[in-house]
Order: sequence, then C-alpha cells, then structure tokens
Amino acid sequence: CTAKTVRQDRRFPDDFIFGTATASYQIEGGWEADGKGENIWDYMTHNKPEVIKDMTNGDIAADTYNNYKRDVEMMRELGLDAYRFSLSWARLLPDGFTNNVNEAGVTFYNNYIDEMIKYNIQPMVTLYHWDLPQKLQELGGFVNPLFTDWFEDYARLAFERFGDRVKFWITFNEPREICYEGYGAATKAPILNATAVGTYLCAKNLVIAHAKAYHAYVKDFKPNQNGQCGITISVNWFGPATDSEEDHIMAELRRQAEWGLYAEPIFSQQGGFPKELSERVAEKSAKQGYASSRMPSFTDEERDLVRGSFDFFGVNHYTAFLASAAKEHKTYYPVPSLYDDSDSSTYTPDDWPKSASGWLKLAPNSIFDAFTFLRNKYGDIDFYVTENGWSTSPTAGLIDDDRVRYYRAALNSLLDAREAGVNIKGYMAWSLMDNFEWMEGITERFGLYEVDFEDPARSRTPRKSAFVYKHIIKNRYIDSDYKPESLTMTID
Ligand code: GBH
Repeated sequence: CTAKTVRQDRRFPDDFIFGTATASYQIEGGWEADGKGENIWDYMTHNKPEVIKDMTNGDIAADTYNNYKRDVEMMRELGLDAYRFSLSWARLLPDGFTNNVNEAGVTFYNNYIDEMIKYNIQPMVTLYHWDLPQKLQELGGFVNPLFTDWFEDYARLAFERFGDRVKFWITFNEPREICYEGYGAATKAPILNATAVGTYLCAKNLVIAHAKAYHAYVKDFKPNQNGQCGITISVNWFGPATDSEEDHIMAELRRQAEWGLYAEPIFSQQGGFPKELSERVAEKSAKQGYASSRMPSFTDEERDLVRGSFDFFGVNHYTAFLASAAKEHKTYYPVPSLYDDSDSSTYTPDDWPKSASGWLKLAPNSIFDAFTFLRNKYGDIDFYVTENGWSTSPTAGLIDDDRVRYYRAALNSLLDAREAGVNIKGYMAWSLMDNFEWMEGITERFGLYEVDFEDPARSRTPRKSAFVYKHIIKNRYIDSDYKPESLTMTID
C-alpha cells in the first residue's frame, strides 16, 4: 500500500469554526411546557395536520426541552467549536410582545447556553427560525409594517438576557423560505399562498426588521458585549445550463428571485431590491392591471438603514440547479408569482446523486461556485456556512455512506473556495440530530445522530458520519480513507 500524503495546505486553520446547526421547533418539543405560547407551526399542525406528509408535528420532536444535557454531550463527543440553535420567540414571549416574559423559557435557554459554555462550545444563536408567535400572525405577521418594531423589541430582549454569553447573533434564518414559501406559496406556515404580493411585502419588512435589530445591537449592546450580528440566507447555486446568453440571463434572474431579493438590500453598495427583477415585476404588474408595482420600493431612509447592516453573511447551502431556456425544461408558475416574475426555469441533471429529499442532490463543487460568486458581488466580507447537510430515509440506519460522501465533497469545495480567497470562517453541519423536517415530518432524516422517535426518551445514536465529521474537526483535514473502527462514541 502506498504512503498517503496529507496536503498541509488543504488543512482548515485552527481558528476555523466547526459546528452543527438545529432550530427550536424542529428539536425542542415542550410545545406548551411551562408557559410557552402557541406559534404558527403549533397552530398549523394542530389545525391542519394533513399538510404534514406523515401527520406528525413538533409537539415533542427530539424533546431537547428535556434532553438538553444529552445534546451538549453529543457536541462534546463530536468536538465541536460551536453550536448554532434558535430561540423560540413564543417560549420567551408567549404573546409575542415584551410585556409578558416567560421566565421559565429564559431559564431553559440559560441552562442550554451555560452547559455549552461550560465545555467551551460557542453558542451561535438564530433569533428567528420560522416559529412566529401565533398572536403576531393574527395581526398580519411579516406583512404588517409594524412587524419591524415587534422584532426589534424581541431581539433586544434576547440581547439583554443572553448577550453576556452569546457573541454571535443571526437575526433570520432563510428569508426566502419565510417569505416565498410561507407567504408567497403554501409550503411553510402560515401557508398563506399570497403569490402576487405576499412574498415582496414580507421581503421588505423582513430586511428592515433585520436592520433595526442589527442597529439596536451595534448601538446599545455591542459596546459592552463585543459580539457580531448578521443574517442567514439560503444560497443554493443557480448557474446557466449552457453558455448561451439566454441561459446566463435566466440564471441571473433566478438568483435575484431566490436570494438576491434579500441579499441585495443588505450586502450591496447601492441597497434596495435587485434591479432586473424589480424592473420585470414593475412591467408585469402594469400589464396585469395593478395600479403600482407589486414589489414595494424603499424610501431613501429605509434603503440606508438596511444597506451595510451586517458583520457577516451566513449562508445555508445545500445544492445547485441549472437555469435553462430550453423548451423541455420550461416550468409553468402561477401568474402572478415570484417565479413567473423572474421568467426562469431550472432543472437538475439525472446523474447527480439523490438524497431522500426531492430537492436535494449532490451537485459538483457548488459551494465553490456560490461563494466565489458572492465574494465577487459583495466584496471581501466574512462568510459562514450556517447550514449544509444531506438527508437519508428513516430506515437507512447508522451506516450513512452517502452522507459521508456528501460532507467530504462539500468540505472539499469549501477549501477550494477558501484557496480562491473567499473568507469562509466557519461551517455548521445540518444537523446535529434527526429532527422534525417541516412539511416532511420525520420522513427525511438529516442527523449526524439518529433519533429514535418511537422511544419516549428520544434516545440519540451516532451515525458513521458523526465519526467522520469528528475526525475532520480533530485533524483539520479531510482524510478520504478514514473509516471508524467501531461506532462507539467517546469524549476526547
Ligand atoms: C433548511 O432549509 C432549513 O433551514 C432547515 O430548517 C431544514 O431542516 C433544512 O434546510 C433541511 O431541509 O420540496 O421542492 O418544495 C433549506 C432550504 C427550502 C429546502 C425549501 C427544501 C423545499 C423544496 N429548503 N425546500 S420543495
């Protein structure tokens, strides 16, 4: 056998931050424990259980509410530098507003955070990962312009209570999924299906809410707490299927519709919504008989408030799609809607390996493509991969070689991007453990640890990928020949 050479230049630096990510509704359970209020996922799954593929819900989920010490033990087993999780707004503020603080909820997060700090694991907190208090939804949620103030008040409470220990804040997880899937389509709570205008109203209010929270942090908390505040946007790669001009234009329009809508107002020099997409929406709105564009504009003051409101850019990246003007790839979208406005269709090649999720395939070097593009567009800023991962079926078990292949490929692509000069400072694998996968219930599993949902204790068992990830974290390079000797986990 030949001696293996480890390319030292392919190492992750010692200060590179390796972690895993989760979200409150997907793991916590305790849906009405100790004074927690109802959120839009509680409301939707209880009132319309049929919208979830297997009719399950997050009432118990992985029961982190009662298992948080085991979660932190798993973080220690993996040797994580950091752990990204989200706060449940309704657990802290049952009615959404700060007049009524649920101290039991504060205590739960204090315990979780303290347990991480005790073992030198850096907590990275997402303020909002999709579980809006139902009371605020009844007032219009993200399409009420006052949402921006409600969110700032909630953010301030979180900074006040947890900011002595939490130094990394993400305002929102995935604006596209909140605004397009929740308001524009019917694929996430509150399943509003307001295709024509919902997405755009939400997008505007969301970026302003983000900016208000960011400025509150910078002005009133950062001077003492010294942390950072940013946002996480889902940036899958959308490249042209061929080198034709049509495909290039289509890919650009698709990128603007998928993530430019939220990234451009915050990260671009000029601020505001993406130019070509805005023009199309205005044109189409006029033709469709609207008195004004379905996409709202920003006042100068709003534009200035939002642009530059970040310390870092968090990216959730999973896969890629090809934009194609060819007839056989044409998708017909509802009129009017975001994707109809963007005049774009996409597909993925049949030979890209498939996961258990319809939308998720292993695309070649897509982290490199996405991040070099972002760096060229928005400059030399700090990036974090805040989610990246692979799903398997519930019966696939512990030997998850396809997940191992995916993580190795993704981390290789990340190293390529770093070598090309993109400042990616950390990587959070999705997910620490199996959890409630939204509309898919528990039919798709993303965990490095398997969770037994039949077991009232929700026991957690490491998969093969957990050992491989642990080995990468410890050695700071990707050894593609590494095989765990056994699946017995220890804390090093
Ligand atoms: C992330 O979203 C979420 O932040 C996280 O909560 C989630 O568990 C994780 O990914 C895994 O899914 O079925 O064609 O309607 C990733 C972006 C957008 C991917 C919505 C799935 C559904 C596409 N997600 N998409 S489709």
